[in-house]
Amino acid sequence: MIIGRRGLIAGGAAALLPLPAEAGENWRVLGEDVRAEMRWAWNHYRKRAWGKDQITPVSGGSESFSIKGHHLGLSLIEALDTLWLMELDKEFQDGVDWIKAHLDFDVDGEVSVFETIIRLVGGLLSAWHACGDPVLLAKAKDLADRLMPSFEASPLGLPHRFINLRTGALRGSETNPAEIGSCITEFGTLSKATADPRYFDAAKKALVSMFERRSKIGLLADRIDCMTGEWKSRRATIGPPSDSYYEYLWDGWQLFGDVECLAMYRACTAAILQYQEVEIGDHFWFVDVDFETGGKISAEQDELSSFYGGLLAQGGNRRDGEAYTRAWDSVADRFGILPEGYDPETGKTSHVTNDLRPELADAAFNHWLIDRREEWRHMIAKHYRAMKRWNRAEYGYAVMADVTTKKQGDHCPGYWWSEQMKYYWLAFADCRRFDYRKNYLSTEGNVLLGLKR
Ligand code: DMJ
Repeated sequence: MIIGRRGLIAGGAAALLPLPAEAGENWRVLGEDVRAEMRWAWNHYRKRAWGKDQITPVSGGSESFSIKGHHLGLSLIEALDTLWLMELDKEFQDGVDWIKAHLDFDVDGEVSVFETIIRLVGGLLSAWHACGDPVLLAKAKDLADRLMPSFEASPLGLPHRFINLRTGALRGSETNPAEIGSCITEFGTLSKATADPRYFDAAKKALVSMFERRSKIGLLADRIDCMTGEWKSRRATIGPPSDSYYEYLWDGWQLFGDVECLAMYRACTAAILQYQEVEIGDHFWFVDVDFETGGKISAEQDELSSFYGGLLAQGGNRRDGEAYTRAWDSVADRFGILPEGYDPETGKTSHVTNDLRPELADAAFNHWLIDRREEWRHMIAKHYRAMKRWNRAEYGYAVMADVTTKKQGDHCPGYWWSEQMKYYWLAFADCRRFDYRKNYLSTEGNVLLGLKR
């Protein structure tokens, strides 16, 4: 097994292209299949969990997400722009009607600021982008206003992790880059729509404030106190809980043309490529390192990191991005479906669950948007077929308790409705309502630019 830093290994070529899952694929037929699965899952949700946060797909019940026992229609909101892109217009309108009749954020309950922004504010904004109904924008604004105190309480502009939607009480001053820095696209969209710069400014301040705390070698650690700015860990990672911080630096540039975001993205990426990219066996990986010395901490990989190949390619580092996405695809080949954790040094899983994740399809979709090569669509098709084979339960799609035994768990995360089903559809179906040349999808898959009404 070869382990070496990128650039130190002679002949460090990317892995050979994997064979297509099925040559001569009829993409439109596959797209129709995705749409039929979406409709099937939606009908179960409609019948058994309407307005609830999440359906439990094995037992056919429901569960709340953020606030114990209180539901905010999470899956419904996450699903909306996917339904609209699929031209499932009756289903889309039913969801919008539910929001108008029932959704109320005046709740004495605590939510995660990060999850609420990327899932609910983003979901409402993308649905508003789809149909223009002003009530959706008003709901997004009401929710964002309830979250704003988390940004305002810190002298550094770094938000607390949790806030009570009614009282504004804050908790969780120890936080991380992703939860601090994944909101500029949702808040920036809201600022543009309402002509109120406060949201964009708060999000940008958090991104910059985080960036300014990078080490001399340009890396960020993954835990920090939002009131003092003191680092609480030494680990630099491209995975959770840092992942979407890097994504939103690029996205601030992509969606708003913010040159400071671009400069911050470039600086972070250069440091990551220099200190974290290594060749292990046949593939390139990004390992966790000490943020001040660059010394390796661990080679274990989190499935959530597999989005990063697509981001690198978007930012212009196509060769590195493609190699990393192929590395993850080789793990999918090995286990039939991706485990949550993988150790490339041993070739074994480090976490055996599968959380019904979209990241590899997300990365492949981004590669495909850039170069339209069939390799990526075949990779997405493989991801879809594996999901259909292993994650389909009686009342929807389910996580997996163990990828080695293929035992399912009774849980369908909200992002399933917003992310992979959309990536599959857009990659296969030649969607009439999507601008394939000029678009923006958030970290949660919410389309904030590029819907064709
Ligand atoms: C989604 O909620 C978002 O993509 C987030 O950035 C991290 N990953 C989950 C899905 O796995």
